[in-house]
Amino acid sequence: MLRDHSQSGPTMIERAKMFRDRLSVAALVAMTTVMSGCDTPQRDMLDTVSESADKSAWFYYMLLSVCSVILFIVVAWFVYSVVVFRAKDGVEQEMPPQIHGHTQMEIMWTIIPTLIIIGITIPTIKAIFWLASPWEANSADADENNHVVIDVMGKQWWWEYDYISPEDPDRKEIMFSTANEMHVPVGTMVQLRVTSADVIHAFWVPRVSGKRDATPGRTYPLYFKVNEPGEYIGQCAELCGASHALMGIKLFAHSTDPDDPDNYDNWVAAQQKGAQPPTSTIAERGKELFISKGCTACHNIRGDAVTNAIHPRARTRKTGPDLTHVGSRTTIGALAMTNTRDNLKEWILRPQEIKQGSVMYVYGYKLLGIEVNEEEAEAMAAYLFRLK
Ligand code: HEC
Ligand SMILES: [Cu+2]
Repeated sequence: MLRDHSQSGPTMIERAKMFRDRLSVAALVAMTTVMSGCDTPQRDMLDTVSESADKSAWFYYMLLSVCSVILFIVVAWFVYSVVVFRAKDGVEQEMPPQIHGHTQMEIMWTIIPTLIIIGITIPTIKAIFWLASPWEANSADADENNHVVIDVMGKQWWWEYDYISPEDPDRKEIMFSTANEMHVPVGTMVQLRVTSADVIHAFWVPRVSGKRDATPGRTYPLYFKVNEPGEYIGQCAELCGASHALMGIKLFAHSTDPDDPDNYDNWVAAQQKGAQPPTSTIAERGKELFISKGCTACHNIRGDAVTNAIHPRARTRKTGPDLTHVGSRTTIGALAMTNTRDNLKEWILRPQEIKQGSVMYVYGYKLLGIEVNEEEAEAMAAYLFRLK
């Protein structure tokens, strides 16, 4: 509607009301922001669970303290000057002495900031070297071969993880491939080799380590050793396109206790197995549809003759996540949804509505002309959900 300029604008009272409404909206937004923070304590970078995250947190507190002291001094000085040298009633104003080119003061305000910056730079450089080769700094991890290696590839908009065989001295052989939910053992050095398939992403699990850019054509390492078993939430930290916000990470740190059924070795053993064959008629139909619809163009399911991926390497030719054990994930679509049978059906039916610009929709459903109806989606969800 166009505003009629011949009439006067809103009255004072109306304006006051508008202001009040805006203020309450702002307060509500601020409150929900703060409270949503309470909801996800797994993301707090100051609540550290690894030595490398400790380092980042230490820098946060150190810089905060140094800057707070500077701010305090500057503000106190400012307030003092305003109060003491203010214009006083009945006192004739005269121009104070003008100082220019005061050598002593100039030396002072060059030397003090230089010392502060040197003081901050020395621990920063030390930490950079430490983070780049933690075994040199950490005698306990001196054995470079005794660590878990995972190749991480950022893709629009999800993460692919290739677990590297500890038996291969060259650290190239892939044991299996999975997506978005990363599992690692506690108390063991983990080396991620981070790269990207398309644009620049950044791998970040705040409680565990700093960020590492995922850059196409380059591979950069990221090291960490998680101290406490648990689930830690992360997020792609580099704007990477329409669904960047839905590019989540979940990191599970498992115990290494052989008596614990949920230990890391058991998880690895389960992932290495091939897919379970369907056990019901609906799942059987789901498997047939999965093959006949052409889902196999982008997804591998190892074992059970779904795709001809005899070797996990074959997955490198695939665009989408390996689904051999998709039922064992707690979330789908890089944390876009919790993993339930209904949500799997929803995802298969309309990936585009859940994730704007989803490659599955744009290059699959649209380009390859894949069409899926309710009943078919239901059958495929039944099949996939049982792939534990
Ligand atoms: C053009 C390639 C392509 C085709 C064809 C394709 N998908 Fe996908 N699919 C993807 C990509 C890419 C993702 C990751 C999406 C994301 O998280 O952003 C995905 C994700 C999924 C997921 C969630 C997996 C996870 O771990 O989050 C399921 C389930 C899935 N697809 C099932 C299917 C089914 C069933 C079909 C056949 C009807 C199919 N896909 C066809 C590319 C494809
Ligand atoms: Cu990203």
